Amino acid sequence: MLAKPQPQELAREQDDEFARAVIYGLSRPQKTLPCRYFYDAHGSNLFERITELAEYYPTRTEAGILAAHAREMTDALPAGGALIEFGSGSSRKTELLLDELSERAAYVPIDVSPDALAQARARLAQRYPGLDIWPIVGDFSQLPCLPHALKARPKLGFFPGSTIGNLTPADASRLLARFKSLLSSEGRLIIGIDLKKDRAMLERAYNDSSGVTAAFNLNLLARINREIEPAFDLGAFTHAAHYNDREGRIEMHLVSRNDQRFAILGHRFTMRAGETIHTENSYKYSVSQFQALARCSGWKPVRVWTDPDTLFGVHELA
Ligand code: SAH
Ligand code: AVI
Repeated sequence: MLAKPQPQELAREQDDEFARAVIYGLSRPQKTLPCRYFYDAHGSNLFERITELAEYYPTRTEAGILAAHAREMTDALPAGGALIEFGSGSSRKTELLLDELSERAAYVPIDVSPDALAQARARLAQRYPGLDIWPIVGDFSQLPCLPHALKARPKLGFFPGSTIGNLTPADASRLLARFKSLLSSEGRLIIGIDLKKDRAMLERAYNDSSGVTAAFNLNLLARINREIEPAFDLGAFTHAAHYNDREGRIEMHLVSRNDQRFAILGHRFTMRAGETIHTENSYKYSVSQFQALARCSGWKPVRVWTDPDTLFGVHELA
């Protein structure tokens, strides 16, 4: 028999968006957890360590493309404009654009991680003393509008890191359409997209030899233990990532090592040995596939820059 959640547990679940998302995801036939919850303070630090791994090519490759073309990417934004970044994290790559823009534009980093935003703001305030910074803590897919004071300014959107690849193509298209209305009709968007490539290289990037990606994946369970209740034995799960060729995406999973049971706010769950919790998708697009998605979402592809090995693409959309 299933235990009924107690009234105080039900109240907690209803108040708490994270608890609701966890219970909903774990109740599905293929258990899932939303990947935006990776990024608490621990998760954001682990992601920063991932970006420094030899196997994780996207960050350094995209940074190389930004360094080579920052001036062309920022040329269209006039003085008095604003650079609006979605999922800004540490804002390290942003410095490559701010080196061009900091004298003439405000910077609006948007992220679900308050810790990442606070650290980035402190560092940028030192590096660019005159820069007007407007951090926004929140889910970029739920943002109803930008602060009123920014409405009249010309805007350049920046969405690096291939973070849009963590959404299904249907959700990615909805998000691009939403960004179009946030940035208004004259706004442009510079967006980084990881390209389709050799399976072995992709799988190495998500199964690094130092185990940092595994720790990043397991942090989702650790976060549930910290913030909701101590439900999981982390030793009872392993990290797995593989390329799903049919869907064109890397999938990350947490695999149950044995048959097990756990409960969250009175909701009981069972897992068989080998059963998985699907924690992240990372879609890879060819240049033409991504341009087609952008067109369907109301954007016009203008230019695309890639690295010499065509591992990564940075698109300009108008
Ligand atoms: N832009 C950085 C960080 C990429 S990691 C880079 O290119 O290296 C993805 C970032 O997006 C994290 O900082 C995470 O906290 C943020 N993020 C993920 N989903 C989000 C959402 N729905 N709304 C706002 N931020 C989100
Ligand atoms: C943020 N995002 C685009 C990363 C990716 O590559 O999908 C997150 C990540 N997951 C595992 N490693 C990095």
